[in-house]
Amino acid sequence: MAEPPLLVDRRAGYRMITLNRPARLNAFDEAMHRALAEAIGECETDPSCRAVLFTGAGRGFSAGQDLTAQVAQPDGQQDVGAALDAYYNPLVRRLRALPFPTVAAVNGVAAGAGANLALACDIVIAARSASFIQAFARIGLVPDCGGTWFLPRLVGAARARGLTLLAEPLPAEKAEAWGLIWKVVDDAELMREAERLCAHFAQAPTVGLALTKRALDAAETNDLSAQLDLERDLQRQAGLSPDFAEGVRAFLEKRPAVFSGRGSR
Ligand code: LHQ
Repeated sequence: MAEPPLLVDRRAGYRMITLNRPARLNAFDEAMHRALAEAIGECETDPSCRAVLFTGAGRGFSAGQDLTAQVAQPDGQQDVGAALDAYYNPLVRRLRALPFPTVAAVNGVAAGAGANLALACDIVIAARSASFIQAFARIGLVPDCGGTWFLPRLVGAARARGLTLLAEPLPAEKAEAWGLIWKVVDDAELMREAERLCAHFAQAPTVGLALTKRALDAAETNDLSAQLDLERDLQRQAGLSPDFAEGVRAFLEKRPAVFSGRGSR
């Protein structure tokens, strides 16, 4: 029987989703997209899911679009934008809207859409041997999956231009030093660290974290005054969550808080 393109592991309080086409460095084909959309849908509707961990099987994280599935027409005419509309753009929008943290454990090379899908996650940790490549310029394409939006915000205009126009690999340690990712760990530590983070999120005040994500996303376009108003509104919501009451109670009782993650998120 053929290997499934995605492995989904239900852990206590979170899901681990492994891109699973290692012979092609986990490049995306339609079957993988469909499986991923379904897996994310299950996370969205399962109130016990309070974080998602993405990683890749084998030696790569993901090499982006499967180029063997993208054979150009002889006249060069093909609508690559249609693939973005059908799969990648809805995926990025959904990832960003998830009401709990997403963690990418980048175990090896992350190229093209594979790199930018990792950057769409809330926390990106990478193995020391991993690298990030904005491979698009190598094949005459434009960075997609939000790359042109994420990169300047994460690393600044000059580095965003260098990364996208030159398409050179950025080693994980440099990615950390540039602020592209949260942190680098030794290869042997990667999954342990990713699991530790997700186990932490599985017991965190999820409603407050979801609202924090919304505030940070909105800050990309708001002016300070609008952002202050938004913080007030979101704080009002967070203040009504059972986890806020528990957090304060636990503080006053000098004990660790036990957060349920419940509430509208
Ligand atoms: C692959 C791929 C791959 C198929 C490695 N496809 N087989 C969106 C919408 C629609 C259309 C177009 O694109 C997009 C967005 C995008 O993602 S565009 C960017 C697509 N990705 C790339 O251009 C990266 C292509 N891959 C590479 O440049 C290299 O493989 C990297 C630098 C990632 C890794 O190099 P190596 O470590 O030397 O590995 P390798 O090249 O030997 O790859 C291992 C195998 O994986 C190999 O197969 P083989 O049968 O020869 O062992 C590759 O053909 C296969 N593979 N990427 N995207």
